[in-house]
Amino acid sequence: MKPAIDTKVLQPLSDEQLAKYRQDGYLILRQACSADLIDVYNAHIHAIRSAEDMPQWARPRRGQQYLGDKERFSVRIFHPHKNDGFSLQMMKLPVIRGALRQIYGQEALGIQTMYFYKDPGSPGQSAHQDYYYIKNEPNTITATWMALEDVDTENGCMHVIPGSHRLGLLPHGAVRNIQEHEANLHEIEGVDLTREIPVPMKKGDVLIFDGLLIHSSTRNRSADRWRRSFVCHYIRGDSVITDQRELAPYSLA
Ligand SMILES: O=C(O)CCC(=O)C(=O)O
Repeated sequence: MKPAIDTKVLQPLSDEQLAKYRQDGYLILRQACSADLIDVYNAHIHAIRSAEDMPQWARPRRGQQYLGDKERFSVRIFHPHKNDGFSLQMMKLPVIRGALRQIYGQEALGIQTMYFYKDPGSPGQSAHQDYYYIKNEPNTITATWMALEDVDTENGCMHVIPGSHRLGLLPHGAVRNIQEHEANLHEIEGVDLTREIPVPMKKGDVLIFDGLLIHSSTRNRSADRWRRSFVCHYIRGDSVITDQRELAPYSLA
């Protein structure tokens, strides 16, 4: 007898979700990853970031500048999938591969991962469009943002402007509020940011959003709650990265 195929994993999105995604530029895949898997992944990354002899690829850095010990749990790890098989498998989660295939109408390629540490007091990221940072042709960049714990406005959840992916690429300039946001990045200009809405999520939920959607995150204002997340970027199988040589495409198979 043939094993049953779990179509929910291979095709997790309903027609309504897909239509809403096209309209709003984002959707939330509820409970896409189990709490058990997230606990093991968080422990794995924590062990790497806590180690005396932390490998170079995991060391906290801002641009090309490596940072000191006190940034171990506040600054993201760039591209863990390139050196860490666990992170690579997290980028390839079948449910995410399936959702992207529904969005694109063909297979996606993984191009970037980031594990965000954001301990209490850590700043957020100012409003931006991911396509500003990752040029690809034709533009199909899509992000997934997995909540590695419950997130809300207290511990610095994501904010989005629904429908803003239809505005095209907008200018970005200096970050305006460096108390709230990381200073070394860029912030979108000429947009009414009071239109941003918070996106509270439960551990295991995944926010999928268009690379032109305007989004940001806020400072972690909690006294003792962490805000970790795993962020991946993908392109459609027929797109190519045109300006970032660090971003080699990975098959999700
Ligand atoms: O997780 C965050 O705080 C911000 C993530 C984000 O905006 C991004 O990766 O583009």
